[in-house]
Amino acid sequence: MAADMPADKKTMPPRPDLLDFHGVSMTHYFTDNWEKIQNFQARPDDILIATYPKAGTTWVSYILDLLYFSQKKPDRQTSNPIYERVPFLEIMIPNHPSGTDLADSLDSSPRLIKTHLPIQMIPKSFWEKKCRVVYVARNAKDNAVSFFHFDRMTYVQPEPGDWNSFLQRFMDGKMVFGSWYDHVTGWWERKQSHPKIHYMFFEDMVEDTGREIDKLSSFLGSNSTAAAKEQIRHLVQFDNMKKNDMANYSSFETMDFKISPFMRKGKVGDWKNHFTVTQNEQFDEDYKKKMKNTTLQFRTVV
Ligand code: PPS
Repeated sequence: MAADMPADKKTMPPRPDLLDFHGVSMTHYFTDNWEKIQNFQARPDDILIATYPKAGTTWVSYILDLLYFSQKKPDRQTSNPIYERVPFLEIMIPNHPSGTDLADSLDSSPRLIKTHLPIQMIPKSFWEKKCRVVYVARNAKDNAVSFFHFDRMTYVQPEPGDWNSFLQRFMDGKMVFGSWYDHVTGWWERKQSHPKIHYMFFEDMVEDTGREIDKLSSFLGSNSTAAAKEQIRHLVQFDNMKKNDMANYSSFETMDFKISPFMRKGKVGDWKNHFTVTQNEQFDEDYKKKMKNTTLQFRTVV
């Protein structure tokens, strides 16, 4: 247990170790329920929100929740936190319903379901039922920085160590949910032949949230009016989500906001405050090798 752990967190189990799970680094919190995850029964109108951790999952989840339910069920936004409205499929942690149980118990239509699984681990029912998928990707440098701070403040994540060793592990793909490089390219390759995957970027959301809401809305066939979409754009601005206790994870007891808030900075380019010149050069060189066979391109500034 970390020495700086506050009293109310001391009942938490020790931080988990990484394990190799079918070639992907994971922790037991995301594999303990594996049979139920793989046999999960999707419904044809389910929307899967798939991301590598820290790529903008909560932002897009909240947008989708508002697109579908802000008019039909206005109370929904104030009654339950986002992690209950949008179940995290593979999670199984103490004192919480499993993601599969939570998803099974939802009577909303559509169900919005979050996953961080790499493409090859998605339960087959989502493909059989031809569900729509929204995939969000974020540039590797900011993604790594955000993941580092998240692991510092989240007791169900492995010990992050210092920034330099964390960055090396990120480059080695030894992160929970595996290699960023494999994740973003695996989903990108599938998207090329799969019309029901909408592949979007965190950087585009920062640049023009309204434009990205419009694209999402047309992909999903939503009939939201321009005024409703403008209201959504306002509600999902970083400062508003940070203040919103139903969206900012402040009620999630495995996190310690005194170490770092969940809604931390919400920026493109914070990596510049973390990478040394040497780290940046090594990262870029390694990145070129790992990403040489893909057409996928990211922006690290906007
Ligand atoms: S998780 O734990 O994987 O579900 O985290 P995830 O939601 O994918 O990513 C968290 C990062 O997204 C940022 N965020 C936002 N940025 C801009 N605008 C809005 N509205 C917004 N909502 C969430 C959040 O701050 C985390 O990024 P960092 O860089 O750490 O701030």
